[in-house]
Amino acid sequence: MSQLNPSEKREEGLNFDAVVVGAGFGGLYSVHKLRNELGLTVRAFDNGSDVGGTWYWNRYPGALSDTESYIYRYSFDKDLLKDWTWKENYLTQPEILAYLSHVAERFDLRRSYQFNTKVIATHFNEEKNYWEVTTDKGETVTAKYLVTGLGLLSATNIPNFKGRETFQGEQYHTSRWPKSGVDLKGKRVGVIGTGSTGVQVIISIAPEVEHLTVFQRTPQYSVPVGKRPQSQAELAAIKENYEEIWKQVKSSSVAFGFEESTVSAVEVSKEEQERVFEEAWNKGGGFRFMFGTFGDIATNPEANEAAAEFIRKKIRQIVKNPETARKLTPSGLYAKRPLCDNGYYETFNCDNVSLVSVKENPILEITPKGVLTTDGEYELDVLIYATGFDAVDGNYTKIDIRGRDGVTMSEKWADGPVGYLGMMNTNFPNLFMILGPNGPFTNLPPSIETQVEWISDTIQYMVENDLSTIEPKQEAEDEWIETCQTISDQTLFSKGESWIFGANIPGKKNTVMFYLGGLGNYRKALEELGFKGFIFDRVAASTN
Ligand code: FAD
Ligand code: NA7
Repeated sequence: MSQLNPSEKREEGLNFDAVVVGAGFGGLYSVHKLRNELGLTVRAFDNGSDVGGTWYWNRYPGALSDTESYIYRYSFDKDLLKDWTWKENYLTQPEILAYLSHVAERFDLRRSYQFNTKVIATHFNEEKNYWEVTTDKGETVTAKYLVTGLGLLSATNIPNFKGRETFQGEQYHTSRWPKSGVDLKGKRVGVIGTGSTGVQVIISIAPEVEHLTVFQRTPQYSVPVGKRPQSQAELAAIKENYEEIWKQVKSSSVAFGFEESTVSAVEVSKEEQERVFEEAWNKGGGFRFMFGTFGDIATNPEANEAAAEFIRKKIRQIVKNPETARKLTPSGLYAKRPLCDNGYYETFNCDNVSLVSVKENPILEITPKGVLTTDGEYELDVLIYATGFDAVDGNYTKIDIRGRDGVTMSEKWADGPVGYLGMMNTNFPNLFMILGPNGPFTNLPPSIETQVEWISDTIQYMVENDLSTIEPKQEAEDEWIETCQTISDQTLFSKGESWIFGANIPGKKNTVMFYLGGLGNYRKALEELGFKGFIFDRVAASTN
């Protein structure tokens, strides 16, 4: 691609063409597109000490991606796809971190980053049409375009338990796990939280600790992940067929590498249901179980109950102690981001693992010795919070972001976070969010690539046409949110309480934070809508 040279026309006081925040999949690819391909001047920030984002922070034992290895990566560079390889069909945290580090090296991305630096404020200067970005180091830089890849599962959630500061043992949140690791051998360890992270950490540490106490609030539906080595022949076939693979992934709904089923679970016999569920259980994968078996598990309560009951039956078969099995068995909808695991329910058959239902016996407080619930005190040496994230907007509302007329992002999002096409907001010109509110709910790297490529194409268009600002029209933004709401209302996800709708954070408004129409439809929408919903330079009514 020929390089643009907007810097020659730089307004007075402008330091960079673009500032990028975040060094995960999103931020790294943005720096590559904007700096290496478009030739813009870019300054990037991350508060970590190196690249990786999610995979820099989440170093807890057992951390694993539940997207299969061959599609938990970038697709944009054929040589990168050919060169970088893997051993098993799922990637552990160190492997993903090594991959992203390699990407940074390969495309020389680190030189644009200032690490260990948090962006604390960013204000749009309406006179100059640029963003003033202030960091916790006291520096302010200006840039015409601001691209934020702050991460949708990145702002740590630690519940405000009474007495947390009094605990005399060690305590860690899984997403702030020390780089040097934690020695858990022979210790009494407690884990609060049994989401995807809790499940992984519980399985991983049970064999080494003296005793593990799991504090579970809501029981989970989880299916086997199906982790196994990947043969040379399989790897060669994948690499040979990558073009087709990415085509399929990007036109599918959840982008997990399988065809979503269109068969209704309620229109087949019980025997056929059982056969299909059993096959998926043996093959592995949470998204495959929910979306690859039947087409209506996430939409039809009867189909949902069939899948849920299949998993409940498995739990009863696996877990030997009937009381533990009872506590582990969920009763409600199967309608959260689907989990998969490497022996979760089996772990509760180990003599050194015990389960406390904090729904039945709530946590009263954290004491100097451990956790006090209504049925007694559990003494611990180490307490692990696997309590998740203030998802989607959590990192945005921590920054003092001000758009036109000094309006803050928190004010703009008072009724819940929104984003036109998951990327932009009215009155916040030239601020492009990667995985912002109302973006696709999928295997994320292909969605991240889709958005970064759209952002980069849009910036290129603006530079080539000498346009100074872009922002969505209010009616376009409203329509997009309505579309997201309509789709969400057709699913059961909106009824399953989880981070997907902000239901995991006390006091957070429960709103539709995703476009649940699938990546294929999202990509079509981007193409069909073009720039129709945008205002350029504010004064122009519209372009295209
Ligand atoms: P992130 O990787 O979260 O990076 C954001 C970066 O921005 C972070 O380094 C953060 O420190 C930095 N940042 C934020 N605010 C500021 C600020 N104010 N100043 C400076 N820096 C800032 N997705 C899948 O598709 N499949 C999976 O299997 C999967 N597994 C996951 C497992 C775990 C444990 C977690 C937590 C998430 C998982 N995800 C998975 C989601 C994962 O977050 C995405 O796949 C992807 O890594 C997101 O990349 P990102 O660049 O958008 O954000
Ligand atoms: P999740 O899925 O939000 O899970 C958090 C867990 O912590 C879940 O079991 C919660 O119970 C529990 N939790 C949260 N607050 C409390 C309090 N106050 N008391 C007891 N238990 C609590 O986060 P994860 O990190 O596991 O996974 C997030 C995503 O990251 C995941 O979907 C993957 O995409 C990767 P609850 O279910 O709310 O009752």
